[in-house]
Amino acid sequence: EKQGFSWDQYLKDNEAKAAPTTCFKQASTPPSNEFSKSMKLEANDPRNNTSSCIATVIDMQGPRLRLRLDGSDDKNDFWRLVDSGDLHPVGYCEQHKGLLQPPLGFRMNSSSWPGFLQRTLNGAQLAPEHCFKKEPPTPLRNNFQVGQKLEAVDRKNPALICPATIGAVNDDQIHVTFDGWRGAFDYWCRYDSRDIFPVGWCESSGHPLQSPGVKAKTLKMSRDNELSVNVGSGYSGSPSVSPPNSQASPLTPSSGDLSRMSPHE
Ligand code: MLZ
Repeated sequence: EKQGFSWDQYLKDNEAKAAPTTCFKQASTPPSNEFSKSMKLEANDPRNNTSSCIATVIDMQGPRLRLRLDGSDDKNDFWRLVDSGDLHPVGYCEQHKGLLQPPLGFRMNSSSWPGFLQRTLNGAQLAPEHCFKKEPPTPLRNNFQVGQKLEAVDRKNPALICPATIGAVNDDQIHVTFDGWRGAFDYWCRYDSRDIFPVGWCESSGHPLQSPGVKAKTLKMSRDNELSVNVGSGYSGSPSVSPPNSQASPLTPSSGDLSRMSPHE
């Protein structure tokens, strides 16, 4: 009945431990998502962090929002948690003596911004105050240890949250390495990044969790042994099933398409 990847067997098989929840800047209970698609709010422009812009909720997944800045194109969407400190109800910027800015790459002449702003907000559905949850506190220091498991946003495919391992620790930074993906998606981030979550976060928040990729070693062995299907995937043994919304699935033994191991996909 439980589809897809599950951590329990995977942690045992890999003799690995989950990073303690206290390492993360995440709420102990994931916040509830009270937004609806098409609601408008204020967000900082991720490409120009000093400007406050109007954003629209384009999609939602658990407590995460897919946002698009009004006046921008559909190629620069970004994801934020409902308890992100840089989301505010419409009106917040003005109340704090700021001016709402056009997004970087505003598709019209900048002289048309005031009119555009008025039109985009006219009759719009504005996200009410109760949707915005308090940002969780920042852990006092970097408590991560190499080898610990976590769930992390794939920054190249930011709709996806995937099983990962702490590959290295350096001062306030951690190296997030994605299990089974040969390094192409790995990144360094601060220990208090909002893109990393404790093991079990997806399950408890209602967000889909991707399955790990298949280790290069496992794949090569399967080729050498001329086995085409059902080669040990290294975890529970149940076939991995991607959630219906996934834009991408890791290579599964049954796919038989070795090209998908390409680290740049
Ligand atoms: N483009 C790839 C996405 C891989 C996601 C990996 N996440 C760590 C694919 O289509 O498989």
